[in-house]
Amino acid sequence: MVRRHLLSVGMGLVAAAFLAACGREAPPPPPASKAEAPKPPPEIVVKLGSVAPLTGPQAHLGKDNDNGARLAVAEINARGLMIGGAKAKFELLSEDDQADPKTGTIVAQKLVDARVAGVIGHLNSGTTIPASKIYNDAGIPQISPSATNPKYTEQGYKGAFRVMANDVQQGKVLGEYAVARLGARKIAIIDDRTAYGQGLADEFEKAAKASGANIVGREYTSDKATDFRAILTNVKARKPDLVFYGGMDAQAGPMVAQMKTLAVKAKFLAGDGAQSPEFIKLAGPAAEGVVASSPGLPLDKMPGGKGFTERYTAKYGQIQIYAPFAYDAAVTLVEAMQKANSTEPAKYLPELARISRQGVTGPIAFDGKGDLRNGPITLYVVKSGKWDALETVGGEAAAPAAAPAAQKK
Ligand code: ABU
Repeated sequence: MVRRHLLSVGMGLVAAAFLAACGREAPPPPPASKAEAPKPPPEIVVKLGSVAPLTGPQAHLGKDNDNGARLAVAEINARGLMIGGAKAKFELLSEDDQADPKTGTIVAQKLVDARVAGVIGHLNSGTTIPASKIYNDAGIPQISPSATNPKYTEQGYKGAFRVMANDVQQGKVLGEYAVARLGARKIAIIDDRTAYGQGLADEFEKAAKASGANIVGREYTSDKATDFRAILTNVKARKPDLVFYGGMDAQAGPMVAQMKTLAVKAKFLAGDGAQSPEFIKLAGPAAEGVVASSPGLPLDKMPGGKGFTERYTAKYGQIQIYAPFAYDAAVTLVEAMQKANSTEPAKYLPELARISRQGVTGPIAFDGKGDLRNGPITLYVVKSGKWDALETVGGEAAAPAAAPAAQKK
């Protein structure tokens, strides 16, 4: 192109000299920009899947995840990334798995058929684990923003990652906290029989027993139930000083409200699935004093928490739990593509496995299984109708310990 330009300039000069010799003026050369307008780079569309329950009792959490990923994609597209010599336009394909393991595999296959380059999801361990086989068979990398059951990354799938601590870590923190900080000696455990709820309850039970507590009863419900009076009546008869619940906010909220109605005089402790603004709404005044853990730092302590909160809430409203993690999952996938200069899963997967970056939620790097390295876990208490951070265990920015507020009965 440069040679052609020089040639045309040269020919112009020869013509001008010839015309000057003839006593005539040469016409002005055409403007260079019109003659040599650079071609725009080619564009490629890169599809990413986002999967969560977008309907049903966990829809508020599913939309939170989906919006986190959607914000990341909008911001990445606004930056206009070049990958492999082409302008990459990212498109988010959102699927609703209804928190149902079978639906999870159906929508996973749908995303594979749509040839997505990566998946942000699923939200629940119960859907993430069966879906991960489908993505693995298709060679598609997957980052769950929120599935915490350890089995997800224990299957040996090279493309399975998560951006938060798992439930072996969370269960241990909760079990030890129940005994050492909440003074629990007689504990009743309830779980929702999902991969998450049951798995976390099992890990909690091990840690609480190891710390010296007695488990005085274990009851079961489901992730669709709303009436817990029968199992709470059984729990009450065992006179526990603490009830641990493994499950989500849609059940934990009404359960705590019903404990108050039935005068169950026990503290209530739960994991991340209950640590949402929605829980407080559902539990009402009975939420006061409830303690729950959640992997990650408190939002206002996350390195990018303030900016993320402003940008997210301006577009989508209140953050529930996992939106910043879904945002980080999406950005991490794309950053691995940039490093590999390719959106092909087989080419960018090695970059994803060895990525080391600062996310909104904190440092993101994976261990050999695909778990987040050194993921922190924070404990919170409901105080004056809001979740208040108590202390953070692990991670790079562990906060100092603080005593929890007394629980209301
Ligand atoms: N981590 C709690 C909610 C998601 C799940 O693991 O099922």
